[in-house]
Amino acid sequence: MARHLITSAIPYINGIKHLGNLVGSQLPADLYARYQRARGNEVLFLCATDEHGTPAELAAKKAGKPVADYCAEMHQVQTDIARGFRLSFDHFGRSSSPQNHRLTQHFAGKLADNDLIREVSEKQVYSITDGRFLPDRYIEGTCPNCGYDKARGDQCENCTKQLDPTDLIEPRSAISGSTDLEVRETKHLYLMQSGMRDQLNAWIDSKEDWPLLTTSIARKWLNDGDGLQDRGITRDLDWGIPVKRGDQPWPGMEGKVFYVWFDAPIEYIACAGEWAEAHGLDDAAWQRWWRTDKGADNVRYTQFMGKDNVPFHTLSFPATILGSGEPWKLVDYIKSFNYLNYDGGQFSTSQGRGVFMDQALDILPPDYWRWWLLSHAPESSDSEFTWENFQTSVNKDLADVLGNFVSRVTKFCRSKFGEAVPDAGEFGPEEQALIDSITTRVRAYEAHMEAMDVRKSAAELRGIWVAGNEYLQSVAPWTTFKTDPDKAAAQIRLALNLVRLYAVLSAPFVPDAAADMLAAMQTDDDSWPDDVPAALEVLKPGHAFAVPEVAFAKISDEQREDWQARFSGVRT
Ligand code: B3M
Ligand code: ZN
Repeated sequence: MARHLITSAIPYINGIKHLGNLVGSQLPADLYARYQRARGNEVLFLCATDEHGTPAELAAKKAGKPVADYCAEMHQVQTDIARGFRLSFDHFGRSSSPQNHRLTQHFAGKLADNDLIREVSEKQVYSITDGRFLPDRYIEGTCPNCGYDKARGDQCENCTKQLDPTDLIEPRSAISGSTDLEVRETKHLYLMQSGMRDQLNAWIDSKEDWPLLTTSIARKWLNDGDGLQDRGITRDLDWGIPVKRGDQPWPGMEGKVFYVWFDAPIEYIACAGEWAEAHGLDDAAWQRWWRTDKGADNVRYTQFMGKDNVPFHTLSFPATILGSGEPWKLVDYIKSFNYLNYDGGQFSTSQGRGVFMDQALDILPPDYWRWWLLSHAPESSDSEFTWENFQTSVNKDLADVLGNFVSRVTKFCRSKFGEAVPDAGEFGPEEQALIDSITTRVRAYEAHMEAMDVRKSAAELRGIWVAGNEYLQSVAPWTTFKTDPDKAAAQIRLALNLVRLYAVLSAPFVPDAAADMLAAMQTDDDSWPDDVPAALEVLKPGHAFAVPEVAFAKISDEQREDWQARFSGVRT
């Protein structure tokens, strides 16, 4: 049994994420976690809310709430939505947890012990109108790298370059819009990651199997000269993890907090501690996932994220881990995604453009979204959500192919043989051919899932569904029944077993439909088809089943037009 540690990029606490965010990290991570569990492997799948930094402060201010209250409320909102999408996290933690406070301070202390932290007296933007320093996102301006005019003080959304607020051209306050800014002195801690370039390069070089999207972004920022500059890891903010050296005060750093991008990845580790605590387990229980000296040497660790998060995961976080000199687990594989666009433009949280996770669940069950998003995952390039494509794909794949197969088979059986698996007849060459082709396809599906090729996996799964339909169409048991009822019985016995097999194979993509199919087949045998012919004989003659409700209602043209109009503007 293999052991898989799986994390999804942790979503910012401010507001509800859109479908582009979902397909860029949490959803494919869930697909992989469900698949690995289905294969009988041990999985720890973690995610959390990213609660510090300016986004949280700004959003709380806008909501008129103390930031701690705001974060607690939004964490619950995001927890419920994650459940709504059936995201099967073993724990959905909070970067503001006591565990993360301790661990972040611990890492900073270790880095300081190893002479990797220096104190820098730096000049920072101070807003006279707002009466405060303007770190990171409190400041907006034009990107010096690509010219994008809404770049934030920490990163340019457009070209992914990591920035410092003072890099911005024509800066303005994100709080008041004021340009009445001046530069003042303030002292901060810097992580000296520039000296780790060779070490990081060697590490990236050793990852020959990583997706090009991941390694090209990492290499670009590693080797373009300024991507691996030493970075400030503290900020002049109230909300965050207080700067301490381990559990000791850090002279000169009073009133300051760690930078959100310093503590957020550490939450991947802290979250395992939160998981252990929530389950009444001891430290050894989470350390066996994270400490190579305590059992994590045989863990495979996979991270999922959008492309804009890659630099932090290939450079900054590994620099923190390596710099600590302690035996923490480094990531084994980073699966990153391009962007999903929305109907001719971009999804945008700040502009409220697109479909947001709560809205999606208000109009359709999670399986519809899961299927469409995963089968159109923006892997090799950006992809686009359009309502027409959504309607067509869902109606065709889920209703016409999968749903129709299940309903035809079960209804036909009920009307001719009753609600139990018929026992007459033998398999002939057509059945053998189908079993052979499904076997080949299941092995291909496994290979794609193993490689996290999301679209290819979806296409193969669809192919497996189609093979069943084509078989039914060609052997036509409803015709066979008239001349050779025993043969029709054998065909239907195979088809009913295919329904169970489809449930098992499809569960990572469409877990609710899969559960309904298993329930209709009145079995809880969801074991993986290592042996496909044997898996197609699990439901024995005489085994009772029920005809399921229609699993997938089609999306009508009126619905599509209604949604298209409803989601054409911006959310207010
Ligand atoms: N919260 C950005 C995002 O949600 C950031 C990811 C942190 S991963 C440690 O895209
Ligand atoms: Zn830029």
